Amino acid sequence: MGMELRRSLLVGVVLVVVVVSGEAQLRPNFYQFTCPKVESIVRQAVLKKVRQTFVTVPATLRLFFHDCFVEGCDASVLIASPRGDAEKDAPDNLSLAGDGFDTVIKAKQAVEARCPGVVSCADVLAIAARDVVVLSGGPSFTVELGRRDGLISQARRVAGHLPGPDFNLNILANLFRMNNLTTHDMIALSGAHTVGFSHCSRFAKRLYAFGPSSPVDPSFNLPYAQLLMRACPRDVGPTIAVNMDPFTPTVFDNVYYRNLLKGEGLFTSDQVLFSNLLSRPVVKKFAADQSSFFRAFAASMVKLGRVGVKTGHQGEIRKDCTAFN
Ligand code: HEM
Ligand SMILES: *[C@@H]1O[C@H](CO)[C@@H](O)[C@H](O)[C@H]1NC(C)=O
Ligand SMILES: CC(=O)N[C@H]1CO[C@H](CO)[C@@H](O)[C@@H]1O
Repeated sequence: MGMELRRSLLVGVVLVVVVVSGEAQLRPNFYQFTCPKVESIVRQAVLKKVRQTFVTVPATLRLFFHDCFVEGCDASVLIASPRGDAEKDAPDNLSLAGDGFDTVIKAKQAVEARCPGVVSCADVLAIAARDVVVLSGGPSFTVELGRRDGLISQARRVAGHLPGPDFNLNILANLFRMNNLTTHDMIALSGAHTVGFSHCSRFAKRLYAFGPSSPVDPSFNLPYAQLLMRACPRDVGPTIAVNMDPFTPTVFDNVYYRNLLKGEGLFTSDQVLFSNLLSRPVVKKFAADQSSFFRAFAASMVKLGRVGVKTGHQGEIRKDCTAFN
């Protein structure tokens, strides 16, 4: 075989491999030719919404997490069912604040006006989740694109896929591992609790009914527990919520980890990251060095965005994020 022929065969093989595997893989410039401005269109819509209400930031970030952990990052969480049995209707969705849904729906409408039928709702949500982190002072990172929207959204498929605030380190680590995320990713992503709110019911047990010997969870710093008791008395209404980071609730920073060092984690699942000796060194590192937290968070968000994605010809590109085509 001549040198030239061999070389062109080799090039051909390489091309085929790239094309075939490229179909199943996300990449940053996926919309380069079909919707080159998609990121700036989404950013404008997110910015407008954040200026209206800060809740946009935590609501969108948490929406992305919940979407990815149930059926993968495929916008299944956005589907609205007339029968009230879609993913978003599951009891676990409590406080998936409406502003997160609204952000994605508006951003998608802006994108549809410029590039109809091209960009998935799953990708719009992934871009918006990065943008709210940046807009609140967190790290920027390149979002991989090319997700397709899922065709399944069922409330009964949520249970067991989302972490609970009372989980210990082992259970948390297992749940994240099921999603190809390490314990290190889990610790970094928990830093999202540096912004946003929690309803009193999610941690009331730690204040009033921890155990027979002590009603207050002893891993709480006492003044912090007292502050929470004032905000969340026993008979508090179901709509009352507190800031998860009491010091800088609207800034994406590493104060979440510094709070853990002082016994000021809101959930058991937060405080356990410090109490458990296996995860404590990472918490200490992030508390001492914000840029190492930012690097880790950015890298883990990219990994989170790969969970269970549909690509190529799977799924669909939804026209309206709340309904299958
Ligand atoms: C590690 C396990 C995790 C547990 C157990 C957990 C649990 C919770 C709970 C119980 C709430 C309060 C909901 C409420 O009652 O209002 C909450 C809020 C929140 N979570 Fe997590 N979460 C975890 C991981 C994550 C991750 C990985 C992210 C994103 C990357 C995230 C982002 C948020 C945000 C931003 C809020 C505030 C929502 C708002 O203000 O609307 N969480 N989380
Ligand atoms: C985890 O990674 C493996 C190997 O890349 C992949 O086959 C699997 O679908 C991934 N799981 C999830 C939930 O993304
Ligand atoms: C925002 C949202 O869709 N919330 C729903 C969460 O699930 C409950 C039922 O468990 C619904 O009543 C809420 O409307």
